[in-house]
Amino acid sequence: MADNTAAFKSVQTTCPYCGVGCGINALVDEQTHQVEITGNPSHPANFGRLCSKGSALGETVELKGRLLQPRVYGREASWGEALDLVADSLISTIEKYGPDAVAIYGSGQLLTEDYYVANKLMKGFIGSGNMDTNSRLCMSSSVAGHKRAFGSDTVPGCYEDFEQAELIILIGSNTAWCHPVSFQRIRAAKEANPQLKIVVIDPRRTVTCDIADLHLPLAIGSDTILFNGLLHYLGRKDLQNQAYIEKYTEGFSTALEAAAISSGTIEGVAAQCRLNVNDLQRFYHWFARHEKVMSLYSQGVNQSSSGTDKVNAIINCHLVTGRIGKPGMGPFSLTGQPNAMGGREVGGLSNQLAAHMDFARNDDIERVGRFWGSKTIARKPGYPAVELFDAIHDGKVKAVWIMGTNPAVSLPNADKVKQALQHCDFVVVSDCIANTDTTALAHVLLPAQGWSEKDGTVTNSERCISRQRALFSPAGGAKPDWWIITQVARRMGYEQAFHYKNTAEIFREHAALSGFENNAEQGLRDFDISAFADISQQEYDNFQPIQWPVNRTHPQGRARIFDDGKFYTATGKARFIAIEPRLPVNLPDKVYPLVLNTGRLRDQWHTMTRTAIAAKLNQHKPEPFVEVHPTDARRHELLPNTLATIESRWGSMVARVQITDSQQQGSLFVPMHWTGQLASRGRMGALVNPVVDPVSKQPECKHTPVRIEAYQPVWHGFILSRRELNITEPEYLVKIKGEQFYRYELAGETLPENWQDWARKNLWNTPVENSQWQEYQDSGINNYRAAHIVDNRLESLIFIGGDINLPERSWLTSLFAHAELEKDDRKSLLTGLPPLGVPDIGPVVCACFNVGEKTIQTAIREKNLRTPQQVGQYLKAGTNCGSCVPEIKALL
Ligand SMILES: Nc1nc2c(c(=O)[nH]1)N[C@H]1C(S)=C(S)[C@@H](COP(=O)(O)OP(=O)(O)OC[C@H]3O[C@@H](n4cnc5c(=O)[nH]c(N)nc54)[C@H](O)[C@@H]3O)O[C@H]1N2
Ligand SMILES: Nc1nc2c(c(=O)[nH]1)N[C@H]1C(S)=C(S)[C@@H](COP(=O)(O)OP(=O)(O)OC[C@H]3O[C@@H](n4cnc5c(=O)[nH]c(N)nc54)[C@H](O)[C@@H]3O)O[C@H]1N2
Ligand code: SF4
Ligand SMILES: [Mo]
Repeated sequence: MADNTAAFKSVQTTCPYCGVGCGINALVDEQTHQVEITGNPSHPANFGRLCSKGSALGETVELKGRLLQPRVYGREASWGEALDLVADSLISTIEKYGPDAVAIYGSGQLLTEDYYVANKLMKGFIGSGNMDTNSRLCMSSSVAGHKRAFGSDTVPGCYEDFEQAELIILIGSNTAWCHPVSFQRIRAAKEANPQLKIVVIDPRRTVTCDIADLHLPLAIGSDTILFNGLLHYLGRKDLQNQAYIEKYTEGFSTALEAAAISSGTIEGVAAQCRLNVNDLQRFYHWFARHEKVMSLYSQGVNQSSSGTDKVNAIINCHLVTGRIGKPGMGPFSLTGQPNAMGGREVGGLSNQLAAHMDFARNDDIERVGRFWGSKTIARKPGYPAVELFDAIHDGKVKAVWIMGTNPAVSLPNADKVKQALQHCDFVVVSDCIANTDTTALAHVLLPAQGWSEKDGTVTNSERCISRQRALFSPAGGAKPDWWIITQVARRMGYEQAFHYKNTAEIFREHAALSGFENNAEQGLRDFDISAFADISQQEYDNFQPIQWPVNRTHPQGRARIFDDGKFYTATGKARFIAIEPRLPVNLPDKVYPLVLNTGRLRDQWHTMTRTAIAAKLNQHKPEPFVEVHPTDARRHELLPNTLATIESRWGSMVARVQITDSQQQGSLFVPMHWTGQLASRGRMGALVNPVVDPVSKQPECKHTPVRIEAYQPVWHGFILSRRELNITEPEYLVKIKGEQFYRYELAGETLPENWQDWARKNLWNTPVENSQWQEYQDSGINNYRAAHIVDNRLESLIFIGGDINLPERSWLTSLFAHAELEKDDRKSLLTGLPPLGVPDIGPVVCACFNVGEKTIQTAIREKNLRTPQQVGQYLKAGTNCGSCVPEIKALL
């Protein structure tokens, strides 16, 4: 950064990744387009903490790879032309086929203001319910479960409850990696109060178990059995809260009866969930004994064909004990995306209308229509995500506008999704990144401003609304999403309803709608931020984080809801839901004997369009992999670090085998992140079964029957290169950006005629001065190694072999940091082994300070280190964001 401090600008904003919603202080240097990121110590979500992804945000603001100009049928176009084309195509499609032939597919990563206008355009004016969002894949089971139990989509508690709780249960949540700052807060709470008990319920032994007193590795999909069993257990007179049940709830006896039928004995429940009886008993006992219980849950619960039932099975246990709405207790859905909650507030799901009103009640439809001044308001729900893409595939929906999501990767049965978009008459994609698997399928590409340029609000897991503020002036021709949407709306003839000049205006209208005919005293709707209906521009600019509702009754916001026992159902009582457990829809069989589970890694965000820009974040797990239990590995003849093909009835992928007993026998785990842009055969969405929950329509992303077998290419190899290369031939190809180099992992089914020619063609096809090739070849055993050196600086390296026994990459990659090669390094280059005395750091554990596994292991051994704190003092590892502390502990 330049040293002229006067050029710096300090901006308070929020992290654009997970639903923890951390506050950030950004020190911005407009001139060099650089920014220094630190946690905002006064933000209530993180009090200054950030995780590895948040800390690396400064590395992701570069303009390389950005979509900066509209594109129409493959060529650059002006905004005028692109917007006219989108508006005209939508109008003509609607004229010909009706409003339900068009759709918007949005995202929990849009800001509330973007989301509000997109939803208003589709549901309010085009008059179709066809606005759905990737939150369908993420939070819709929680939404549906909340609505069934509470009559509203309400997260009752807040983060402060972590410190007050006596028992925290983490269900289907890898909190350590997916909500790292909340995880650290829970860890700190446990350190401050050793009495706090933590239970992790997850089929895998994840790093989250690092803080667990008890891990229940249940069979995938068996959560309803487990929690029905708990309800049955708590149904005993001395354990239930009789007064609470009678006064504030309904439906208890039927729910209890259903729980009793499905549960029987604890032994029976344990057998069905494949758990140890004593462990299960201990969990039930702890739940019964502790008053302050929090149940935090995420995608292991939501992404299931019984996701909504799982949510209600959990909530039932809080209702039977009356543990909701009070300090330190309650069910708590951890939201995934930064603005998943904001999207629910504006009504982004296709069964929602707006401001926590939906299509179920005519009154709501009339009310919203009145407020918007629209006569064409939609009157019925539109397609939910999976059905929407089926409808596109079947030609029922003929024009789709995708914003802020990458469905060609993230939807189940992703090959079919790709086909659907290929066949669709008109596909518009708004994204900030130029090349994604979805932008590749668009007819019109609209360049959206990215996180560092956008302005608006987001709501996090605990209902806290925060401002996101622009750091830089807009890049190239990129525009804010709200602007793009309103421009199209105006061109479609809805001039009056979309005349906004800025986000503050949209926010005011959104706030006003939340309070419209919503008498706070009567409490018609939980979501009410009417206190902001007249907020001035200046107040909006200075907006401080606050938890909704914010209205006349709660002018300072409200940390906990339902503390008064008042719910939003017709009777005002919370509802128990009778749960009949169901197994996942597609079960393993002879042909597909294993179950594929999918999920997240610590340092990547979804389809990697932004996190993979930061070299730092690519070091932790640089390649798609599949975790396999040792017994399954033996049975399917898989060796560590070899490649394997995983195949389902819907598609296939190739990934590197990692054998681990943290995985259950019979199931595999693959990360959800890799795309066609970065891995030729790593798109896991292609395999995932397109099965959905009947209530929430959320897909069952955690459970697909598959088979696995060794993938045996003729050759293996890797390339490290200072320049980005254009390699396309090898069947297996993974590309990852490092610090000053690109790494390509390769494997091929056919041999090139000559490795020498192949290497020159792919690594450096134009001759340069002072360029040297060092080469080693042994054709008999298919062994080729070469280094390309220019002016004594390493430009590229290629290592090819007949099997996976190639040198470690870590020392070789470190050579790219040097302006010149040392003599010894140069000599050792083609052995791939560091010269004597030069340490090999091994795979990176701490991304913030680039500390490798081997370095940590050596230090532990030689310095006799015993705690992560000691490792931190000695190596700095784990002392910045702390995301790697569980892995350091594992090494200890
Ligand atoms: N690093 C990182 N953090 C993220 C994201 C990211 O991409 N990267 N994405 C964000 C988003 S949008 C979301 S939605 C969240 C998701 O956050 P999480 O839900 O915590 O993440 P996942 O890895 O998808 O799944 C969590 C766990 O569910 C377990 N599981 C699978 N099946 C079952 C089951 O039947 N029962 C139970 N009890 N558990 C099961 C899996 O083994 C897995 O460990 O993360 C957010 N945070
Ligand atoms: N098998 C399996 N599938 C899953 C999951 C799983 O666990 N397993 N998880 C599901 C869940 S919970 C989620 S949330 C989804 C996530 O899946 P996606 O939403 O498809 O993934 P992202 O990579 O977050 O896509 C966001 C896109 O928006 C772009 N973008 C970023 N900021 C902006 C902006 O301000 N404006 C616009 N217009 N574009 C922007 C990014 O470049 C990127 O292309 O995946 C779901 N799919
Ligand atoms: S926990 Fe990490 S990814 Fe999530 S909001 Fe905070 S800094 Fe961002
Ligand atoms: Mo999500």
